[in-house]
Amino acid sequence: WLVLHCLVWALIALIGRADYPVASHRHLADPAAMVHEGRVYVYCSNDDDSPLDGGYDMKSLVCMSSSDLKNWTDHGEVIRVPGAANWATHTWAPAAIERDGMFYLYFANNGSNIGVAVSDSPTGPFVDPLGRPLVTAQTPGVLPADSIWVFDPAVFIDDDGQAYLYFGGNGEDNVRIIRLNEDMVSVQGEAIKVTAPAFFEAAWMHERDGTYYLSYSTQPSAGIRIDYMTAATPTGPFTYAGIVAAQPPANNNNNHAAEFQLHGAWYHVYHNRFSAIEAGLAPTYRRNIAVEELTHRADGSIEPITYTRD
Ligand code: FUB
Repeated sequence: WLVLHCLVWALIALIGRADYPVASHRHLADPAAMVHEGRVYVYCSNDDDSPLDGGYDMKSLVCMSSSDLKNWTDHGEVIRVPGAANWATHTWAPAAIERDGMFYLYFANNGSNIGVAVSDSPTGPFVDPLGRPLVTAQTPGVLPADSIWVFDPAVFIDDDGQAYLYFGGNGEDNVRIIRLNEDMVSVQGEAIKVTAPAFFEAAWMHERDGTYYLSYSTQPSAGIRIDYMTAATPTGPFTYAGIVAAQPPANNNNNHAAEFQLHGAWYHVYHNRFSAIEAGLAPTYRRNIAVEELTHRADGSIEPITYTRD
């Protein structure tokens, strides 16, 4: 009876696990979620481009999609540089959004600048329409800052139709927000400077019931937590609100996450180095994507997540 009892509970625990592995067959990182027509499209840095022994040498972005977070379709590479953006040497940390039937994919050219590419399909192919980066250190409002990393874009369109790009890294005064024009491939005015306690990288915006949540990865010295701030508008003023995920991803030295809503429930997609650990190998520069459930409490605060894959 005891054995049967234990087996039943083990089964319940297994079924009840909150993590949804997205792609253990390949190495992906820096996930950005876009929900479109009942599916979530997760755009990722393609870590299989990077050598095992070091360096983030990604030159392509990969898209995976799912309608239930269990069965995933691998759409493969949706952009590769320099072919699709001849000024770019790298594609890190994408973000995508749909507007008027077109899809806009923003990406970091390492930590130097941010590009945009366009397609009429969520799965590409995406091509740069500008022939140059969209945002650089010379974009008004980006400087001055201490060694700002002009990277890690997140894109958001508010209910009134105004689009925003969130980006930046390397220091708590280095979050930037810039308005996008309706064409989604040009910026408007100066970048707005935002200060986020212990900010390192990976800014992400989601809105729920009129509250704007700006999540981000904290510095290694702060434990690469995912923290968040809230505001009543997409540009702030923001108030530090707490922790989304305190526990660092498995054997990692960075984290990068996105929050999204699918079929009424909220989720958090992030990267770890689980496949190396599972194979008994030392974690490398190649990362993996996983999803966790996300809970907003009745007062709007986020219940901190404990990663189930650590
Ligand atoms: O993947 C390269 C960089 O590592 C990203 O831009 C950062 O967010 C970190 O995940």
